[in-house]
Amino acid sequence: MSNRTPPEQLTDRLFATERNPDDFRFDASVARVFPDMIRRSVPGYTTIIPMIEVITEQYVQPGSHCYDLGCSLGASTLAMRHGIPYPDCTLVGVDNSEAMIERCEHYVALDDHDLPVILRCEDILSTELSNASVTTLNFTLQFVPPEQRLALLTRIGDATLPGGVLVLSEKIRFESDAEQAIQTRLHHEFKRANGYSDLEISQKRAAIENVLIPETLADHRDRLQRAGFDQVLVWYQCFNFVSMLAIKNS
Ligand code: GEK
Repeated sequence: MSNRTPPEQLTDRLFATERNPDDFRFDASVARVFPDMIRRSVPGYTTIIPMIEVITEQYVQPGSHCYDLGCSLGASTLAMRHGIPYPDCTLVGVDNSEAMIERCEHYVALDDHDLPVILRCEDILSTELSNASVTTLNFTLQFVPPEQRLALLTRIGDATLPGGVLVLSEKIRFESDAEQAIQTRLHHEFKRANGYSDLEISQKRAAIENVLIPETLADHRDRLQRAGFDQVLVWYQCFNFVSMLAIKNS
C-alpha cells in the first residue's frame, strides 16, 4: 500500500473571509483545493482511503465491475484500482461535477497502475450499474436528496453480485441531542486543530446546511437492508463520521 496523495496541495481558504451564505457547490474553486479541504475537514479520511484498497482486495471478483460513485478527484477510485488484481475488471468513477472529473483525469494519468479507469461525468442517480462486486459511496450519499437515497441504494443493491459489497462513508447525526452536541464540538475542534478559524467553520457550516443532510446510523442500516444488503457493519468511526460495509450474500 503506497501513499497516493495528489501532488498538488493548494490550501483551502474558501471561507476565510466574510461572504454571502450561498449554498455550497462542487465548482472549479472547490475542485482546486479539494484534497486539502477534505483532509482537514473529514476526520479519518486519510485512514479510510487506504482501507478502501484493502476492502476492495478482499471483495473484488474476476470479470466484475467496480464503481466509485461521487469520485471527486479519484482518491478512492485510485485506492480501488490498486486493490484490483484482475485485468478483466472494469473500474468506473462517476461524478456530476465537470471541474472534479477534469482534474480527476489528471490524477488518474499520474497514477502508476495500468488497469484502465473509465470516468463518467454523470449523475449517480441515473448512471448505468451492473455486475458489481465493489461499489463505494465515500461521503457522497449525504449530498443526495434524502427522498432519492433509497432508489439509488436499491439500484446499487440490484446491480451487486452475490458476495459483493458497498462501502458507504457518511457524516452522521445522533439520536441523542447530548451526543450530537459532543460529537459536533469534537469535529469542530478537529477542524480548528487543522488550522480552520471560527469564521471559516461557521461560514462553511452555513453553506453546507441545506446541501449535506446527515442521517442516523439506524436510518442507514435500515435502508441498506431494504436495498438488498444482508449484513451492514461499521468498520470505521471518528466522531460524527463513519464508514460502513454493506454485504450482499446472495
Ligand atoms: C473521495 N468520494 O475523495 N451525482 C454525481 N456526483 C455527485 C452527486 C450526484 N448526484 N452528488 C454529489 N456528487 C470522494 C469524496 S465528495 C465529499 C466525495 C465531500 C459528488 C460531488 O460533485 C463531489 O465531487 C462528491 O460527490 C462528494 O473519496 O466533499 O465531502
